[in-house]
Amino acid sequence: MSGSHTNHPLAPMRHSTAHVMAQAVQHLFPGAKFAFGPDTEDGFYYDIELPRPISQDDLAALEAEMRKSVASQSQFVHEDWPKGRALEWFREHDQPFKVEWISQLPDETVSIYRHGDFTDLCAGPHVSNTADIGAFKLLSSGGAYWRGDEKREQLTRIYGTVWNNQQELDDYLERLEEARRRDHRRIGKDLQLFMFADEVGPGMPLWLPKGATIRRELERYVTDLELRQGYQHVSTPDVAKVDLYKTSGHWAHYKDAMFPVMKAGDEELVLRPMNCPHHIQIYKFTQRSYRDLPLRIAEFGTMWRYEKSGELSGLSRVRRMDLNDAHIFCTPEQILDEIVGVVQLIESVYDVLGITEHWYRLSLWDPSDREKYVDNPPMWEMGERYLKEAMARLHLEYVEAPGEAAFYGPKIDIQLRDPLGHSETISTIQLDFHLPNQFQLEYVGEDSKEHRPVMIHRGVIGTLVRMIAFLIEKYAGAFPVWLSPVQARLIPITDRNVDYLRGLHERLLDLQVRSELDQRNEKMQRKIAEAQTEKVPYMVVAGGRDEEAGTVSVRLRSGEQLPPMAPAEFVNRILDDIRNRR
Ligand code: TSB
Ligand code: ZN
Repeated sequence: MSGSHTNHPLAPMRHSTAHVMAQAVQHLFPGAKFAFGPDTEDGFYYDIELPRPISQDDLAALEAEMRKSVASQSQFVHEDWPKGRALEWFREHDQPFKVEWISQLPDETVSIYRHGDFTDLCAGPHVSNTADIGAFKLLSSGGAYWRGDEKREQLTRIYGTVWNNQQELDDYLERLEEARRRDHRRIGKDLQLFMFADEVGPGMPLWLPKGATIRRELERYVTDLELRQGYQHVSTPDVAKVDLYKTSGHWAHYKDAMFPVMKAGDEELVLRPMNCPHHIQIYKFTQRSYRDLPLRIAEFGTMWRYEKSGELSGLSRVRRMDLNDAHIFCTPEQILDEIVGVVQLIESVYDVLGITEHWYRLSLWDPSDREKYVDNPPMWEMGERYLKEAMARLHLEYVEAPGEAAFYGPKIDIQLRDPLGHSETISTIQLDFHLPNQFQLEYVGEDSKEHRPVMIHRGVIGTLVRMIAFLIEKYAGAFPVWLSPVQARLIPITDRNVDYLRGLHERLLDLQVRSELDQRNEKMQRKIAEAQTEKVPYMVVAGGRDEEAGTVSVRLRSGEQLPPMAPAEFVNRILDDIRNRR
């Protein structure tokens, strides 16, 4: 049931350490029932049903017990057992999760790994001996459900990490600390950007005024850019009749990620998991001719996905999201130019956002997965050829990832790295011959005959949630001026200087600069300190001397103090930052 999950070079050692941890749990928590223990992107975990809750002290005790196992130099031994014997063994040892898993395996033999007094169902591979395990640490524990299913047993997930040596472990722990400082969930709370409410439900963020400002700025920026590039923005409802998704194929291939159907009178409605079928309806509004193509229909479209609760994570993975979506309807001859255009659009937006360390992933289907993917091999091969040709034309390197395609077609995904170096998909370009068929789309060609268009699905900044989560961590909350919720905080040194700054404040507001005049009865130092913690890019301070000289004293959030300048000069400076998105 377990076995190496990543293809990281350290995967066998990580996974072996998970076994050693499970052995320690078996010693210190008699009666523990083991579920699932894979390696992860930088360590491992094991889901276990424990006889009692676990504390930080327990983690230290487990580590000590694990050291004994390493010192004992136990061999990892691989054996294939007949299914019946395995079932009997795990039943005798009171391991119901293993028993359940084995019973569902199709094979007649099951792979077993043993070391010391610990035996596990496992596909391996492992290091050969516990002595081969490097420097490790148990990091934390949390809750999880058996098979990720909220209706099943609640388990304890114990996380750990392991590296070749102490230096590597220390470096990793330092990166982890930095990632915690930048964690968007924490910064989002400290800077009052967004919240979640139990009463609303998991995975459904509520934007506070400051977060809503960032969202609005991004949306405006990208919408204006797209309008300039020939996209047409529409607005469509985030529900539809369930039949729409039966036609599209979502119902057959994507149902697990959809909210359940709502029955209202005679209608069966469902929250949409994607915007494509709605945009297809807009395509069909009128007869289209080759002269209308490429037709680029765009929307910040609201989507709902019933992500498993264990997979929800702050703003990065939610259940209700707005995607910077567009569907390009075009002829086969236009595919390459359109893809090239989208990649250029993405690169130009990344430039503005200061995103540099991204990489391209060619996400392909998995021919053996008939449930997830439309069964049409020639279609997949054709899609793949187009995408590879586009990448060649762009001179871009990419990594192929089988099993990562959309159900309707292959994708070019643009992967961004978070502070721990993990990558996630933000932007995506997807080539689709399937939905045009399902909906019988047509255009009248130059030959006056009907032809079938192709669809390109694309997101430039992806979902606002995931992009903003990424940006919060990238900037550690110190957004560039154009995205900052408060762009200038005006701070009078005494009450007598309030009126002097009010003129500047009003002027800034008129120019749509997000200025705040801090008139509170507090010390100036305190006001500056607060603006600094709030990561306000400009603090504009003025006292009697500034008033006499007709200047203001401008301070940056880095602590840098600019030479005194006239208020008009400050206005120019901040407008320049905003307009050029510096
Ligand atoms: C691009 N139909 C296409 C669209 O036209 C589509 O929906 N593609 S998608 O399924 O890949 O989703 C687009 C992007 O949304 C992903 O690349 C990812 O960045 C983002 N996304 C997907 N699921 C979530 C989620 N649960 N929370 C936040 N963002 C998500
Ligand atoms: Zn789509």
